[in-house]
Amino acid sequence: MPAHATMPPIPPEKRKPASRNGRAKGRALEKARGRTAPELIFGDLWEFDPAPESADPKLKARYDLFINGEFTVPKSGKYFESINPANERKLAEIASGSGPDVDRAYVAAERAFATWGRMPGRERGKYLYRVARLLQDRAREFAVAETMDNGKPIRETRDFDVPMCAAHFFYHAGWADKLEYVAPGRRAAPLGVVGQVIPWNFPLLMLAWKLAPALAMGNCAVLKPASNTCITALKLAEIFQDAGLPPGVVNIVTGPGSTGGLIMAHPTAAKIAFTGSTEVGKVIMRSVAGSDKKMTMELGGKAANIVFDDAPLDQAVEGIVNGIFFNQGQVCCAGSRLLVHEPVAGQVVSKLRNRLRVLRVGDPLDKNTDVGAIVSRAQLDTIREYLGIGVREGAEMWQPPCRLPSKGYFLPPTLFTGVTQSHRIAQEEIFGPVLSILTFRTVEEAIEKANNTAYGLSAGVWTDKGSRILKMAAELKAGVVWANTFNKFDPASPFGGYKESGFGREGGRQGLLDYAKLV
Ligand code: TAP
Repeated sequence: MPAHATMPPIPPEKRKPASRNGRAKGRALEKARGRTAPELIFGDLWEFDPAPESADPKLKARYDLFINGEFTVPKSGKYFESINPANERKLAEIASGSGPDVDRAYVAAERAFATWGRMPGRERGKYLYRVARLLQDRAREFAVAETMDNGKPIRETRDFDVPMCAAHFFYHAGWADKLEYVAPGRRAAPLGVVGQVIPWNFPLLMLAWKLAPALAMGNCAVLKPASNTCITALKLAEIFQDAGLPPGVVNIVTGPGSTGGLIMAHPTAAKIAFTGSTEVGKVIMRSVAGSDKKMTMELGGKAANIVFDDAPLDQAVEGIVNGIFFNQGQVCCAGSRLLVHEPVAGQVVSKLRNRLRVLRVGDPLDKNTDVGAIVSRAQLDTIREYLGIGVREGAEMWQPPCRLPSKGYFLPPTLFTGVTQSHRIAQEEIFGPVLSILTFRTVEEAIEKANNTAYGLSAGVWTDKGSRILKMAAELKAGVVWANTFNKFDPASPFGGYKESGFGREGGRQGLLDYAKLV
């Protein structure tokens, strides 16, 4: 262990893959000693048969732009490929929108706003309900499409991404006829046309976070999905058509980052909402400086997941695993820094290693898979670069033995111990299944270390003491603090950051206010 590390020695790995005989002998020995075996290890005893999800994702060979209620070819005539990260095969061709297409989309949105913005809220709500219901009807198809496009496990798209997307449309449909309660005593009016750019980590959900409140409030939108993951946004456009959403209310312009820049800086946009990296967020803010556009920025994070010695450790380990390996760690609010109380550090790391040994990495369409594919070759290379940086800086890397598929962008879940505050893997957002583990001795030290980051999006606290939870929640500079749980979301709960994690909120009444002007 490097000299600068603060963590007490982690117990050496005692377990090696055991045969059934060896394990039975071990248990007999434990029994003879009057003890019961301390851990249940399933890894080498259980084999799962493949359980592939078989619903048809109904993909088209080519997707055009969605402008003014219709699919339309891009002015440039150019298309780019969308790749399935789990097998590196082409899924579809996606239209590459550029300046003239962005202009067309804003013209359509502005025209639509003249009626949509004046429509009674209860009427707008009906469209949002319809979208939510139609999405529920096609939930399996969408889950498979999202998994194929992004690489995340089907269990997540089926149980989280798609239902949460529908939940956001339902929730905001419910608001549409109650807008007088958004700001009691004031009238909340729509802003006009909003420009929105979203990332690839939750393609459908990020879209719902943006579109549902904007539309409920009476705005029209021009939205760009990330170029890695456009397909489900364009499939949702089919649902907008089926729901009879008036043309121009939602326009989806796919294309490269530069197209996103045009959407953000467009003079028609009364408000811009961006979710993505802090780096690009800063570029956008510079490009619109001096304009009177309203803005929401949902940017990166480097959340601390803090485990005290009185925490229920088995539950905490589940929370740590969920916090960093959900969606392969490609989550803005991922608990990518584990701060663990020194007296239980060895125990927690040992339990974590055991848990990681039974995570199933592989085909995202298999219902047994826990960890799917990284979204792209570029993102996999970035994560690998960070693994090298961590090792070179003196931290100790550990990965469970696992067989990765021969094709696709896979990475085993990874732990780093012996990490200090100054390590880049403790400071920078890796956006992958990589956990940096640090230790602390006192509450004050935990708070100081947790807040010692440029980001401030989320944090987790694991302890038995309610008073400590309240103290930590008050002192942690994070938009969301979870207690004895992690990664819990609800459309009614506002989400957003402090510091370089951005500003503005999405979800809840606060999220609606960000799409309104008070008159
Ligand atoms: P980015 O590279 O920032 O891309 C996000 C979106 O911006 C994509 O649609 C991208 O288009 C577009 N874009 C790229 N350059 C642009 C420019 N100059 N002007 C306007 N748009 C531009 O992020 P990412 O790699 O997709 O997503 C990962 C990042 O998003 C992480 O930092 C993560 O923390 C953050 N994130 C934050 C949240 C919240 S709620 N805070 C949620 C999810 C993700 P292309 O795809 O075509 O490049």
